[in-house]
Amino acid sequence: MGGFFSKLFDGLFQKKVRILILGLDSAGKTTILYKLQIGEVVETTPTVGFNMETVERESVKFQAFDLGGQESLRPYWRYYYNDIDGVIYVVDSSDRDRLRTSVKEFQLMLKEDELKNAAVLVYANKQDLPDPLSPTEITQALNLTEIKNQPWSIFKCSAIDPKDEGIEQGMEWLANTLKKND
Ligand SMILES: Nc1nc2c(ncn2[C@@H]2O[C@H](COP(=O)(O)OP(=O)(O)OP(=O)(O)O)[C@@H](O)[C@H]2O)c(=O)[nH]1
Ligand SMILES: [Mg+2]
Repeated sequence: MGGFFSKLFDGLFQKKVRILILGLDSAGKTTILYKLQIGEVVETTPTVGFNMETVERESVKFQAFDLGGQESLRPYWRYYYNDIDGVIYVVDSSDRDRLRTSVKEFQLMLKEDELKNAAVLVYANKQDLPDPLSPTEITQALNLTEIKNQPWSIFKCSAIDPKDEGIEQGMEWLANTLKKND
C-alpha cells in the first residue's frame, strides 16, 4: 500500500526534464554523466554518438543526453536541441589553449532558437589539474553575465575527485531552477 501511494505521489509531483551535456571532446562530459548516475569515476572512451542516462535529484527526473564533443561531431549537436529544458556545458579548466574554441561552440549553441528558454549550467571541470582557469575567468570568457533571458550558473568541479561537491551543487541548482519553470 505504502509503495503504491509513494509511487502515485512521485508520479504526480515528480518533474521530468530533458537535458544535454555539451562541451569540447575530453572536457569530462561522460565522466560527469556516470559520476551522477552511479556515483563513481568510470573509465571512458571518446563518445561517438551519445550516451543517455536517467538521473534523479531533488524530485526531478533528468533524462540526460551526453553527446560526443569531437570537432567532427559538434555539427550534430543541434539535432538534439528539440524539447530541451537545460544544457550542462562542460569546460576543461586546464585547457587554456582551447578555451576560445569552447567559447565559440558555446556561443553557437546559445544562438539556437530551440534553446532560448533552456537553463544553462556550466561546469568548470578539471579543477584538480595545475593552474586551472577560475570560474570567474570562464564566466568572462563565455560572457555569461550577458545572458539575460535564461537562468544560468557556473560551478567549479573535478569529476575524478571523490570529495568533489561542485557537480552535486550544480545539479541541485539545475533541479531547483527547472522546478520553478512551469
Ligand atoms: N584530471 C581530471 N581528469 C578528468 C576530469 N574529468 C574527466 N577527466 C578525464 O578526462 C578524460 C576525458 O573524459 P570524458 O568524460 O571521456 O570526456 P568527454 O567530454 O566525454 O569527451 P568526448 O566524449 O570525446 O566528447 C578521461 O580520461 C577522464 O578520466 C577531471 O575533473 N580531472
Ligand atoms: Mg564522452
